[in-house]
Amino acid sequence: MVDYQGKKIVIIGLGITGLSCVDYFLAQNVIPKVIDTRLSPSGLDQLDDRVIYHLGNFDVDWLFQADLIVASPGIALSTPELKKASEKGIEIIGDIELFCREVNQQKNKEVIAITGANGKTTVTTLVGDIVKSAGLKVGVGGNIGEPALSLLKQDYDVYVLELSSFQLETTSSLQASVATILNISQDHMDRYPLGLMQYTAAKQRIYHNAKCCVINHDDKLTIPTNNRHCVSFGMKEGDYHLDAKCEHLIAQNQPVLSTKTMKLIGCHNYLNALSALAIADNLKIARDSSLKTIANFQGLPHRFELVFESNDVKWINDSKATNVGSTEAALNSVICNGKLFLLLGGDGKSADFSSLIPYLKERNIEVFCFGRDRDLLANLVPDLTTITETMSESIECIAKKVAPKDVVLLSPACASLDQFKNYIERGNLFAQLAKQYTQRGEK
Ligand code: UMA
Ligand code: ADP
Repeated sequence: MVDYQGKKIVIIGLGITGLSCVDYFLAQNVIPKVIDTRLSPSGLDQLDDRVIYHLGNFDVDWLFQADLIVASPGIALSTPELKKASEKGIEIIGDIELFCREVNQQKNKEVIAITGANGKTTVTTLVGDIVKSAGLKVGVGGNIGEPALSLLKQDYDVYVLELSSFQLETTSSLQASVATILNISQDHMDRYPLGLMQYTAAKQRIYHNAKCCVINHDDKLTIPTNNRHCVSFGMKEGDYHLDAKCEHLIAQNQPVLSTKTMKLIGCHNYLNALSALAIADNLKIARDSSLKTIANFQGLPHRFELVFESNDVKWINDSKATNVGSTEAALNSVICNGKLFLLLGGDGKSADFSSLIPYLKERNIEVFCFGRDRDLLANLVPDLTTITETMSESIECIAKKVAPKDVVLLSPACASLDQFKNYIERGNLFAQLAKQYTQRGEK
């Protein structure tokens, strides 16, 4: 174990990351202090009695006397108190850095690191399934929801980590066997005031010391800035690509899987499958085993998921589309022979939505906008848009209008936190109302 004995450690944030860091230090009898700038943080009930904490703001004395600050991803490094601590020469890292320092000391462990604006959770889950089916002991964690440090409690051969840009900002010791940036498009612009290049620079940190980089042939921003060994995937070109009709996955110029046999739907998901296959091949997992797992992979809830179909009207829940790129992917993939009713809305995180305009203008569509950024979104195609305060009101209007062959798509391009606990609550309400209004109409 890396030795932190005698070090004054301050952990910022008492969510699941903070708690996993506390556990990690207590396991070696180092008692950290914890600061959370909120008054009732979620992890307070589970905090070990030995740990002292400060809530509501920063205890700057604690911060400035620390030998090491471990910051949760939800707190920006640009926060004035953290900037000052850094200027004083105090090291600030995150939980992923603690994890990497530990794993780097162990032998024969493979770390697969996955980031991107969209598709991280899907690809991380799929790669985890592939590695498990191949008979290896695999730990899946990181931004996906299981803190990376918790994985160290078991003896795994392979770690598959979903990493956010926030986590990568505080990580410098990652030495991935395979690292990938799946794609880059605007997200979290409220945390990156200098724009897309600042966000990209954080993502690019995943490639530092990686043995192999899996890049997106169609997205230059995913290519490492330094000269590293790369394997590529893409729509039409790359080491792994799709055929012209998106009917086959092609690997090294050979068709390897018919997309018709896959449970996943949508071109963006076929790209996710290609990136997962590229990673699996690099780990030398038997191709047949990987392809079997890919074909059977169901996809995840709230991600372009057909949740209800009645009277030839499809209701698709893509509540996890919390940025513009994911909504573009949904609009590219949705097949609709009638009218498309699109629900957009929530907290746009300072994004520029204008790239959606061509997708909205070229089809038989009605757009419904709700939530905090509804007026901003309604400006995209004002003539085709109805504004309501809540998603429920939008769905009530849509339910009165739908006819056979129509599709109702919740792919909001925004975070949900202005009106919901999270994207899951938003997606569940969508599915519930779809059924409720349809059944009422049928009576
Ligand atoms: N906190 C402060 N001050 C702040 C911000 C946060 O004190 O200014 C405190 C909060 O009060 C809270 C604690 O920090 O008590 C929470 O820390 P956190 O926001 O970092 O959240 P965790 O519960 O530790 O969860 C984090 C990730 N959250 C974020 O990055 C915002 C989780 O990703 C991740 O699953 C988890 O670590 C395990 O690695 C969530 C997420 O939304 C799902 N990620 C973003 C995304 O996917 O787009 C990046
Ligand atoms: P992340 O973990 O990066 O948020 P998810 O797999 O949870 O990614 O998917 C989030 C959203 O992005 C969903 O709306 C999903 O349909 C969409 N999505 C998934 N893969 C891709 C991709 N390769 N390109 C664009 N959008 C995608």
